Amino acid sequence: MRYPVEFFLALVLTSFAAFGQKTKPALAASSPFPVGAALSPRYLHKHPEYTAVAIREFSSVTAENAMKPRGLSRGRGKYHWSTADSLADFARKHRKQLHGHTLVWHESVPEWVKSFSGDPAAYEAILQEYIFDVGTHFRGKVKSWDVVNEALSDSAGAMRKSVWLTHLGPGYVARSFRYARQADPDAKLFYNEYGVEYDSVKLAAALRMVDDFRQRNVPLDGIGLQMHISISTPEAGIRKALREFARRGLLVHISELDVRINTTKDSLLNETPELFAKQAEKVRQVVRAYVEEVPPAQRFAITTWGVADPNSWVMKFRKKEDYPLLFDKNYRPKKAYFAFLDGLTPNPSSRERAAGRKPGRGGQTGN
Ligand code: 9MR
Repeated sequence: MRYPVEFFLALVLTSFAAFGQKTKPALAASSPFPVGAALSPRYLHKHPEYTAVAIREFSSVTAENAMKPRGLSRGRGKYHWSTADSLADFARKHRKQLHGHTLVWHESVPEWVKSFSGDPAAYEAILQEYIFDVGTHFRGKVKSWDVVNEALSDSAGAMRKSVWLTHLGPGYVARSFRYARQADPDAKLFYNEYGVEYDSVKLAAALRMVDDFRQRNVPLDGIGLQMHISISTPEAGIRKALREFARRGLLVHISELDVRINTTKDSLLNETPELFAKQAEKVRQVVRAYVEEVPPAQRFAITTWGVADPNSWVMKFRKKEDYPLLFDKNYRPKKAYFAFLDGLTPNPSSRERAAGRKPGRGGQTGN
């Protein structure tokens, strides 16, 4: 009588173990801080694998395009809400935090604003109205906003040209934050930028801006480092940028992570296993640097800019073959995915290094 019971138990245990091997822990479930993805309603619910991965792996959602001014604004006081709302519904239904992206961006200026003419006060009024309308619409639905995106120019330490800079001067950035705070007092407000991990002039300009905002009580809660990088982006710069913003007590969001493997001039690529291994190593470095340089209380999230390789903006924008994300075209996790998981655990030697260092404002470094 005993034998069949033991046999039955063994069978259950073996199948459990086999099941456990196949169902690896999802990214977000393995991470002490939120892990997000930029999502597009174009794919969501239309591609079952995309939707399944988005639901299973991530705990945070950013709209890749749907919440940008060109996605929402159809004229002064006229809005197209339904696409963005569908994403907000998805986030609520699946209990994911929603990060708003973005209220003010030089590249996403609605046509009617481009053809608008008026004095600075008139431009200020349309900026303020837009932030107020969008901020109040999503109040209670978003956890946070990229209030201003990419206001700094590359390698020059100056402000980037934009309709807002032309008509309102550099003060438009700080004022946008004040308007956003009024519109949604509970949202965490971020300044989002690219390139500060490899462009030291831009990093210095961003730090000057942050310091100035803090001195003037501009309501800035966090910094978004987009982190559109390649396998050859040096680790030292990534660490330095994370460390500098963390030292200032800000929330830190790696907000648009992707790692290109095509560093050649060619549009086509021989995608070798070595390149994917280098990509995995870079992802591990980024995640590990985040864990080691940013105190736990300041870790807002790491968000990847898309889900699977073919969804990425990179190929369209650079007109080159590439594979920059954590999932392949069949929505299978790549080496880079497992490296992300691995990067969550600091290696012992760096944990010792971190222990010997003074903790940054807001908590202890390391995990
Ligand atoms: O990935 C986005 C792409 O689909 C859009 O065409 C493009 C213009 O709106 O924006 C891309 O996302 C950008 C993000 O909003 C800001 N940082 C750079 C991202 C890649 O260009």
